[in-house]
Amino acid sequence: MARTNYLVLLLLAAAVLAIAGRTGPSSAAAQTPKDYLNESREARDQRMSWWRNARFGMFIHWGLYAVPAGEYKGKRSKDTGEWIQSWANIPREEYEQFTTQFNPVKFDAADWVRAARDAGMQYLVITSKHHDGFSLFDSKVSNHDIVDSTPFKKDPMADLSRECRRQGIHFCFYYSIMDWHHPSQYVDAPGKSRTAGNGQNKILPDQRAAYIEYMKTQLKELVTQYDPDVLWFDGEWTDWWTEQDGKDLYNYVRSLKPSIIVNNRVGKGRQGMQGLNKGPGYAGDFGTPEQEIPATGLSGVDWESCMTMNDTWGFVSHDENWKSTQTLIRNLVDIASKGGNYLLNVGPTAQGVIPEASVTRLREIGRWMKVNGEAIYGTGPSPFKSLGWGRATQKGNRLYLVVFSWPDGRLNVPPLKNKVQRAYLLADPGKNLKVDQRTGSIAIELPGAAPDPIASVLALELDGIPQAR
Ligand code: FHN
Repeated sequence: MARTNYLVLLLLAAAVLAIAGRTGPSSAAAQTPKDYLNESREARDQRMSWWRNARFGMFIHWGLYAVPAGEYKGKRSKDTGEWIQSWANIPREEYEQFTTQFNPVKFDAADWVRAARDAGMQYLVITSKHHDGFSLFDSKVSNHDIVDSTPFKKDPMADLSRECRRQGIHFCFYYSIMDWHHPSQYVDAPGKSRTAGNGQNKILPDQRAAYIEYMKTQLKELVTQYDPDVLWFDGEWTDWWTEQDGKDLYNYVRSLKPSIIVNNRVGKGRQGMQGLNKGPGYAGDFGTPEQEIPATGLSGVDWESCMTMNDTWGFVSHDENWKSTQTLIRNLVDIASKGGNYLLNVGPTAQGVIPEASVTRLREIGRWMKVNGEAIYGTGPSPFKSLGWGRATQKGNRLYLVVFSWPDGRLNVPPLKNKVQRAYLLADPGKNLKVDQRTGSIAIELPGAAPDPIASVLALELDGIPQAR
């Protein structure tokens, strides 16, 4: 009897499983990820809107490389600080020693976020893991992270993401695809240790799939535990990473958080090291020119120029080659006048402090943005090909003229199809300026002294959307 019952039970169980298999999520649907690359123009515009309005963000390169800070065994590097494991040819085990010295006791998330916010920055992108493979967050799939392997033992990314939300800044992560610490990867270059860093590293073919799974697990940790609004990929140029890999990773990350924005370095969308955009068809939501401003911007695509304040991304104690605040503000204006975003970098020390030279510049930029930020936020590119005295941006019926070289008496503006209804300085909005438009071109009478020695902004209210003649 028992045997018959047993057989009946078995048959019943098999039937139930078969039905569940048919009526549950079909295995095909469950395994085919949604293709987010083909979203509608409206959906994409909606997703990108905060980022396009933001125009200005802080990049933060912070990690173990801040410990040597550009010097190793008495030798000073001319290379960027976060590449020390490569230029000093440091084997993995030796590089790991830096974890014992990485104890950022002076780290204060509120200070960092306030420095960004007060500079007028609307988002902050921080290195969750750079090429050296060290995770600046508490990762369950790696002990090579700040909680498990340093005296600090806390998770600064939890504080930073919370602080960004509290202060109204978009929190974003940088993540390197190339990973010099992961056992799947190695260096095969003359004179280089197999486990040092290197621009072109290799991957063990039988471990490539496992490494991609490792990345996806870490990315799931990053997205679900810290809720970033942008994932800024990098280290994608290696020959073992393909555009298809990028497309898959793009879809994976978007499946975790559909509203997230992803840069074009998730795949092969950048041109060489400059990050210029190869344009549509490549995975990623924006182009990433690096240390440069494309002469005429990148037309028809979203793009962001990322740049350092001195010559290094990661902290280097002897790099004092700081750009002036004038250069930084004029870069911001130039980029906005071409329709791009400016991601300006700081490299904090191993103690968790943003260098004073950076803080000073951020404060001075903030003073300028307080008066003139409306000529940057949410603006579109200049209607003019070029302007000898400065740049222009536009927003609705308003044209912003950003004057670098203050003229004597009158500002000559190229002709517009529009009628100028009012002109005034953002520094003195109550005072209308005299405008002469009789000859087609536009002459605006200016006060003797420029309100700002770096860049003074005039706002022109027009009878419609700005149109150059
Ligand atoms: O190799 C990195 C470099 O260290 C830095 O992170 C820059 C920032 O955009 N990205 C790579 C070089 O293109």
